[in-house]
Amino acid sequence: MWDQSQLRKYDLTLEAIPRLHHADPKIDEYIADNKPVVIAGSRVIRPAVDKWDMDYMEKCLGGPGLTVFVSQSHKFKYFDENKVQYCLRHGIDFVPPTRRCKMRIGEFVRRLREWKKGDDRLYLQQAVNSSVGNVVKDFMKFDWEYLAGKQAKHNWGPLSSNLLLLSMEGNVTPCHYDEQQNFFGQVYGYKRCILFPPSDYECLYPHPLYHPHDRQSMVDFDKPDYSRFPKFKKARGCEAVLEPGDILYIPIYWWHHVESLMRAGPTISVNFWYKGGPISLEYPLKDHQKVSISRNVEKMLVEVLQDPKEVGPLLEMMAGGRFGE
Ligand code: QVQ
Ligand code: ZN
Repeated sequence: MWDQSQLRKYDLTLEAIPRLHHADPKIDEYIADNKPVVIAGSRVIRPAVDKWDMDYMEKCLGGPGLTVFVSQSHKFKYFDENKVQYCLRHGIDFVPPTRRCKMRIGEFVRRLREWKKGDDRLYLQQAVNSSVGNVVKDFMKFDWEYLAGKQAKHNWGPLSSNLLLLSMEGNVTPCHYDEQQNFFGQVYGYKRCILFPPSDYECLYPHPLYHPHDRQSMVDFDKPDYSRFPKFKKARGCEAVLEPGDILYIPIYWWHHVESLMRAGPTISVNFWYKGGPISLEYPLKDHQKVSISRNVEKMLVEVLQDPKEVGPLLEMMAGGRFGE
């Protein structure tokens, strides 16, 4: 099990994400409402929960070079490598917070076992495909019927990918949102997930779209800068500590921060990303649809203004003081 001392401390007010038995029909009400829920006790990832630990991974996770991120801190803030050049070309500073490398599983597991305070941290994040060796055999035995049932019932788009995540204890994926529906499966060890609704967009200050950290929050949860991000105080999140076998539904556009518990050993997770379903514009629009609209406006402005540094001033000019009550 785990205890509160293994969770990182943040200046946040957090409710509990509901945790329901996989056969509970209320699960579909949450999913239909784009609200997070922990699905407990399902067989979805049971073949992995029964077999996968680091020793098993070392034996069965094949492949010439698995994707591993290296960080000098506990944070692994995602960035889009395709946007780095654009920023440097437009004089926007960007220092990559992690570096990506290819590693065989044997080296990864060895470095985890030999890790000591002060060493770089590692996070293996590998798309599940033919290169991951025998692990695929277990993967094929997941309860795909249950997943396909939810996908169909809620009109989701196709499964786009699965990410296999092997993390050191204490690693953190900082707060961000994705434009996909997500069933996040916890296979081994304990992970804490903090989620915020799309309506908390103004409290979480995402980087601009053109930035490599697009979709990532600018707020450092370890040391929030309330002078730059005063509305962060208003963020109202929810959290769950996932145990092996749990599936967390992370609704599309919901912000999530994910941490492997401290002093609790390595963790293994596998996620299931689905494209969002067909867009039906019913009024009033849903919060996540407004986020999607704001993304399209920002994209258009960057293209038409050419200089990304002009986007902020133009939005200020358009909105500043003109639409208040
Ligand atoms: C983690 C997602 C979470 C993962 C890193 C990428 C994953 C993610 O730290 O568990 O599944 O949407 O953000
Ligand atoms: Zn994510």
